Amino acid sequence: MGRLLMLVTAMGLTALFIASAWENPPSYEAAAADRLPRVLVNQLGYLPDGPKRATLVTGAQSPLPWRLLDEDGLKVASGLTEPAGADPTAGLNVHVIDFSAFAGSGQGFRLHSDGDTSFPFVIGRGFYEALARDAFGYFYPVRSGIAIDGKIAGSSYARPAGHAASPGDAAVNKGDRGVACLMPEQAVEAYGEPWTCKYRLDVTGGWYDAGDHGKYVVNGGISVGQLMSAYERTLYVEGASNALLTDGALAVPESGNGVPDVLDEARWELEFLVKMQVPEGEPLAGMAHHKVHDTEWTGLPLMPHEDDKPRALHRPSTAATLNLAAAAAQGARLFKEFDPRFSESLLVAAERAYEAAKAHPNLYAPASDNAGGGAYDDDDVSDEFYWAAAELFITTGEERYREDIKASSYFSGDAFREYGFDWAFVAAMGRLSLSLVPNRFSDEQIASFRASVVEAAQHFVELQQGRAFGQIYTPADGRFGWGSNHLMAQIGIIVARAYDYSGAKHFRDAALEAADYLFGRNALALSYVTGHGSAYAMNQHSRWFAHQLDPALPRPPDGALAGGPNVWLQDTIAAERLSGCAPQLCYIDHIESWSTNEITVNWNAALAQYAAFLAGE
Ligand code: 9MR
Repeated sequence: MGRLLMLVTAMGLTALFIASAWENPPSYEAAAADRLPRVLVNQLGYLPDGPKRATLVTGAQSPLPWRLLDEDGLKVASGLTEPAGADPTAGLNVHVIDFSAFAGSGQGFRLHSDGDTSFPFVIGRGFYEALARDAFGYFYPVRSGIAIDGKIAGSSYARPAGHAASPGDAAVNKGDRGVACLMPEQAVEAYGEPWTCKYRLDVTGGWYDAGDHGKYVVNGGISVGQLMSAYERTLYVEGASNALLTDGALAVPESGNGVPDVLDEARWELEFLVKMQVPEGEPLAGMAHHKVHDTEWTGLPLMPHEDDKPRALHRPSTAATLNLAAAAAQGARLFKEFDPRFSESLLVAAERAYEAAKAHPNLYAPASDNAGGGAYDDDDVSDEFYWAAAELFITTGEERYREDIKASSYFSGDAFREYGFDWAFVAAMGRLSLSLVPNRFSDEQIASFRASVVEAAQHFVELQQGRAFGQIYTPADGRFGWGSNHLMAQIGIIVARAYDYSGAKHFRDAALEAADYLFGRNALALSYVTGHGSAYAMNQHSRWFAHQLDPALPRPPDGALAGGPNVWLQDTIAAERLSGCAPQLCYIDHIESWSTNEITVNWNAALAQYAAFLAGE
């Protein structure tokens, strides 16, 4: 059960109570608490040389005294709060506490103000390294087509390989070894046309997308791209730490093979993406199937190897094809020094995909293709064309890609949206690569790519400055949508990159402060990452990390990011329990709340890339 908040105002005093207690308290802290703290902090901690701010929920209109207490309860700093008025995203009257000037460090600090005390926190280092390791480590236990080794992932995460069989040989699991296309009558429902194909593909491997057993090329593409970008940044940004991105840094079976573990993890997905390509000689050859998943939705819990539904390949799409092209082109340059043959095969696949996309530039994935899996619909692929051309140009230096980049509206147009970027809008992926990785554009041009990142970041930072929770995703209407948490990380990545390019300290501070919201400086006083913080999300929507439904199953692994507040309350439990919520409160840590509380590879990839920056600071 999640927590519902009730705002009780009596005689000018405002107090925040938990209306329903934790069913599974994550720690003694939360168990002991019978109400949410009103002093909201980053529960992981603050860096000694970083910004240190907290948010106080109070009915008071004028400044209030605050005290910073050390582990022994002794006052080590004090000051006055800064009233910030009613926060539209929280529906609460709030003040900001700024204790940045405090220069000490240690564990067990608490902030006290207005008769209330925060969760304890660290002022120091190390906690973002642990976060980053877990965020990157999320991917191994969600691999498809391979048995998960308990000695590597932790014993409770051990499980047989999922979807590894051939459809004909398996009594239960139909497997991904020889998957056919949708049948014409199913395709009519999905696309309004009786599309099908005559071949079967081995599409074993890759990562499960989320709480379902589907595998989606667009989402896989951006996710693997972001993992690779986290690694690639360490090659070109002076001082960027690669401690977490070496061979042996993560818990993956390939550790010790001479290849950085993050690239081993990326390879697991890249090989799957390439398998989704339509074979030569078939209609739409070189295009990528948009996705593979069950032909109908399954219930929870359900282990991957116990899924008994038939799987189907869905119609190729231009978006999926370009995501494959972009990710494979990036993979080709990164694997060159480690495995030239694999690198070459990726480049061939990327070039084939790009040509196919140009020959079929508007084969869109429709919203109606949603039986048994998510649609990942997208009818604007101009951003995908830009990203793919960018990665191919960086890798090959060929003129034809430069021409396509220059002809794109994103060449000089805005590559960053209000929400930064996500699976459906990937122009930022292209811009971030073109501005980071040495390429055959002129120095002046690369400088202008960099300037555009800095300019976008400046805009985000200005918006953040007006937000009492330090949140950096600040939609103009205040309404957080599906996966809002990962957008905090996406924008954090852009702002961090502006710091890389400009060296301007205010970008570093803003990128650091943006993390506060995700780790508890929010209206729910909740860390959205499992295993990190005093009170954290742990019942995310998943068919196999389904502890809330079956105590024999594990919770999501430490480092799993919950989707986060979603004002549209698209699932039943959210609609029933959260109706009328202010945006930040439109979240429930319940396994059935797929629209507010799912886990997904693209959200964790954003978290991982962002955490790599945080850990390096
Ligand atoms: O993250 C996706 C979100 O942007 C879309 O609005 C939503 C509806 O199409 O789908 C989300 O992705 C889900 C996918 O469709 C199925 N697997 C789980 C994904 C995360 O919730």
